[in-house]
Amino acid sequence: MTFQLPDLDYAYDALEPHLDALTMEIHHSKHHAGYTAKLNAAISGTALEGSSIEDILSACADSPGIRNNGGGYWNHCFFWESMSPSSSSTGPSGSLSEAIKSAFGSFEEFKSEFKKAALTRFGSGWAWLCMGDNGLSICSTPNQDNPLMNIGGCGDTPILGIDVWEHAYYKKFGPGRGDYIDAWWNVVNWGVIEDRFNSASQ
Ligand code: MN3
Repeated sequence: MTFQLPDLDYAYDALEPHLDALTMEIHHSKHHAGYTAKLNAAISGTALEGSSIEDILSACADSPGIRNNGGGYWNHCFFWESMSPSSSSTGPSGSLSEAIKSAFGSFEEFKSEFKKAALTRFGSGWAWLCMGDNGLSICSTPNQDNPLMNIGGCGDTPILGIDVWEHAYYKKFGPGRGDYIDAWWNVVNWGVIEDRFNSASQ
């Protein structure tokens, strides 16, 4: 039993003009494929072989190969599912919309705080919106770490995440990480994020 690179639910060019097709193709077929293959190699013959990815992530802190590639595998699966060519331009609705207003004041204020977390992540990493006992919160992690690893500062259930590695945006946006984040809001799949929020709220 090994991990497989998942197919995308949309074509590489489906998120144009916001995210470009060449970046999407390289990101999925090279970067994500690489993490997947290296994760399989890293767990082969260890006690974690055959475990779920969630169990692997919760146990990987002391093994750099499993941590980096297990995180890279899970983070990108989560990222592809978080986007859609038919994003709702009005943002989230229902209980998630209410929870965002409660935690951040407004959807615009939430976007501003999330962008700040993504912009100020030094080097490579991710910014996350998480749901926990105290409601919604924003955090960021370096490299391919994620909140499921529960390794400092970022431990609630992730419901949305953005990849701010340069490989996610440099071909189209150059050093303009902020322009990439602004464009990315146009492809967030709010229906999926609402489903994750509802599951995490139960
Ligand atoms: Mn990436």
